[in-house]
Amino acid sequence: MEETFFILKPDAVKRGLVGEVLHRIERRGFQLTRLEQCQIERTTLEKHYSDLVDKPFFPSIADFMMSGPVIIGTLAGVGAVQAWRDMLGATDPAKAQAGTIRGDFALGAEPGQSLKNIAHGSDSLESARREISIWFGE
Ligand code: DAT
Ligand code: MG
Repeated sequence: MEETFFILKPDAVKRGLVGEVLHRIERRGFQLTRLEQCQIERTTLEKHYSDLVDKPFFPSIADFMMSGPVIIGTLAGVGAVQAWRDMLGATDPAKAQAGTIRGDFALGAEPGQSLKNIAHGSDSLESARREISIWFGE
């Protein structure tokens, strides 16, 4: 059984899509193993996105991710890491296939702004372990 980490980003919370996304997680047969609402702190976000901190668009990501409450959690199931990434779809919502979470609910970004793509998912088992330890201190 694999476990992966997710964030329902501020756009999902503001647009009332939390229930919809959690429903998709449960319907797929994943178990919700942790679930918490929080306001992201900059130091945590910088650890989480350590590979993006030096990118020119990082300030816009930080503004967006700290613009309101988020839901953080973990889900478990067979092949959970890749299955959750597949459910999310492409990073850029404009390129995400219909049927994926980003393809169904997210919109294109304004130039110079962060992509607002509803949810995060760890991109590998190693990232999942790392992110669970960052966000839940385990
Ligand atoms: P993913 O979230 O699909 O793993 P990522 O790790 O490359 O994608 O980037 C993290 C987040 O940063 C992404 O969900 C949205 C934002 N982002 C990535 N690339 C961007 C870009 N070129 N311009 C604006 N925001 C971007
Ligand atoms: Mg990523």
